[in-house]
Amino acid sequence: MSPPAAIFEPAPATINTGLKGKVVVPETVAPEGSQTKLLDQFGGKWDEFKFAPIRESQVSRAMTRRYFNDLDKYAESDIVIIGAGSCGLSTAYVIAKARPDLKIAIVEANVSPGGGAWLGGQLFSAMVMRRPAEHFLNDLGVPYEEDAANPNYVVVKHAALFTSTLLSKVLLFPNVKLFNATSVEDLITRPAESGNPQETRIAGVVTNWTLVTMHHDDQSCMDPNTINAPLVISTTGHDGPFGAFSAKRLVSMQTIEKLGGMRGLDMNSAEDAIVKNTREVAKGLIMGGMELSEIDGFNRMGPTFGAMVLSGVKAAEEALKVIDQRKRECAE
Ligand code: AHZ
Repeated sequence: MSPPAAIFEPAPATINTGLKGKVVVPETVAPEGSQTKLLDQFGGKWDEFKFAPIRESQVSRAMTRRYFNDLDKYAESDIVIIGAGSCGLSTAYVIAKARPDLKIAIVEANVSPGGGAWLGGQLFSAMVMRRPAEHFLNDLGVPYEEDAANPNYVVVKHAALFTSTLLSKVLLFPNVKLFNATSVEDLITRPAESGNPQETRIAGVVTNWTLVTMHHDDQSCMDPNTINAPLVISTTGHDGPFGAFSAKRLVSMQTIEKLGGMRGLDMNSAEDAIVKNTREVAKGLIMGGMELSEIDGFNRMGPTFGAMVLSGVKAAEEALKVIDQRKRECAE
């Protein structure tokens, strides 16, 4: 069977940014017969070529005005997703597509979003996804290869094709803002009436530039910023320099007793366990992706990514339940 052709939804002609002006979305696919449009436009005319003039401050203002407008707009978000790896981006994609009314902030510590999904195992290019994760690829419009001899998995020719498509779709949603190069340093919490730390509610995130986060030990106090949200989704991956952030913080603030600790590699048990156990691990905090393996003591799966995208789908489903429940409670 041949792989499905990539399907791209028509992008809206204009997106409301809350700032003056409109966003022009150019054609993404060149219409038939115009493959040389750019060459026709520029080719052979480099002698008279010149950029439109600009003053440096216009560039500064074009960036800072938008960024500070976003900081203002997303200071109260409906959902904050911590980590823009394969699970965080999949979660954002499903929620933003289903609910354009929700404001979703994604906070990613790295300059480059995508986490561990730019390559397959041992830095090889191809990305393997076990069925039924191909449904996610179909929805996204990412082509894949099927192998008649091995019908249980599909292969995307380059992990970067998957990640760049997912990232570009997420960034096009008008209700999503990605704050990259920004770390979540702490969680905002509200005490339970019972005083029981296990019932502490998460009410948002505490952020800082990642470069600042990395230098708290050798610079004087550099206080953070905050984003309030009734729901936080943590997808910070397994333990590492930045990984398993919320899992570790839940232990240090005594909301959970201890970490289960990620176990050795077992693809079969690991992928099912991660998807099935994607859930609200503390009030107001859903956890998905490999971070869960640290809380629950699941195996790792290594270079197969179906669990990350379907954990994103489950996290999205759980998120919409929590958000709608909170709305009902607030209305009562
Ligand atoms: O930079 C991190 C990465 O992009 C980001 N992150 C971690 N801590 C953060 C913090 N604030 C903001 N405090 C933070 N961002 O979270 C992202 C996690 O992406 P990931 O690809 O590591 O996790 P995932 O759960 O989406 O996918 C994991 C895929 C697997 S499985 C596996 C194995 O079995 O060995 N290894 C990987 C990478």
